[in-house]
Amino acid sequence: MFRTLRERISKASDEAAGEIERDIKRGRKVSGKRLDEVLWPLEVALLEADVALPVVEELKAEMKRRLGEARFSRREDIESSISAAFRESLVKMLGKGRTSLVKRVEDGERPFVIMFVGVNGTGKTTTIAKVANRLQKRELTVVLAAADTFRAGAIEQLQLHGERLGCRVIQQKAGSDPAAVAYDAIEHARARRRDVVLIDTAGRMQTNSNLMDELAKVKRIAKPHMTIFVGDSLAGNDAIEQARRFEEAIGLDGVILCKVDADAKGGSALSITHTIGKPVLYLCVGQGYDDIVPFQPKWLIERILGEGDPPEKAEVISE
Ligand SMILES: Nc1nc2c(ncn2[C@@H]2O[C@H](COP(=O)(O)OP(=O)(O)OP(=O)(O)O)[C@@H](O)[C@H]2O)c(=O)[nH]1
Ligand SMILES: [Mg+2]
Repeated sequence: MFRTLRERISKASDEAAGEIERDIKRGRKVSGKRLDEVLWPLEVALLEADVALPVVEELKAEMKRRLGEARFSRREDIESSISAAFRESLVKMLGKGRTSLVKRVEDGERPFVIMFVGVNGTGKTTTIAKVANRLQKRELTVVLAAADTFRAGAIEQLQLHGERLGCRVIQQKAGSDPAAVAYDAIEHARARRRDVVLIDTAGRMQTNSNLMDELAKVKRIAKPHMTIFVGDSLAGNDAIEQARRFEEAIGLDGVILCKVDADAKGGSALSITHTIGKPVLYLCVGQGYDDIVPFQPKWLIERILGEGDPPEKAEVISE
């Protein structure tokens, strides 16, 4: 077993050394086949980190483009070049549409409305409480909309968070129209000059078109400034399919990945961003209000290279 990915790449390039050194001595570019061999450990590490196969292939193609253009004077240069090319390729992929939620809110209209969607149990309601707490720390006032009128206990769950955080929860009785709850919450925020409305919605399978239509109705009525998909990092490739369906059915502006503390591989962050072209805004790393971290490409890169520590808590990393 090799400890870090770099050691594994180094071993692979040792094995291909004769051929590579011949290429270098003749002043040639290193052949695509040799690069394939040297990149193999990286490919395995990406798959082990739950990065989807088509994304791995595109990343590899991008790296081969970068490395294939280079002429190396020593074999050792290849290892450091791979590491650098990998970082650059990944940052390029993860950088698509990067945005800070807090900044969007601070610069946006009042009330700024954010709707949270996703399948059952991914962490939507808990994430809303974490985001509310984060916004409150920036002196923003928050109203929560209990638009999950479907699941028993969902209203009470949000109400409890509201009490702990000291923010108003707008609700109606169980079974009522979620779009009407969202509308009420926005009207309340407007009348009381509150800064932000966070809309909780009922979890639903991406394959249930009736429920997706209901969500589209909430969106039509509430006209949120942002719609955020909350995904479970443990769902692996399924989280990618979910994000794609939600993007198609209602449109998304960003992603929050939960339960990264339990998974910690985080490759689905890369796959989702690549698939729907929307940024990952935060990673959630536990059940406490501060267990939410702005997503930094650097964290995932180090994770895959086998050098990363767990993400730090909210106070440490600013947006
Ligand atoms: N370890 C860990 N647990 C989490 C995280 N986020 C949420 N949870 C837990 O996951 C469970 C489901 O969270 P909820 O916030 O209720 O999920 P939801 O998407 O609102 O669920 P539904 O309303 O049923 O669709 C709860 O027990 C949370 O405490 C996280 O980042 N890490
Ligand atoms: Mg919920």
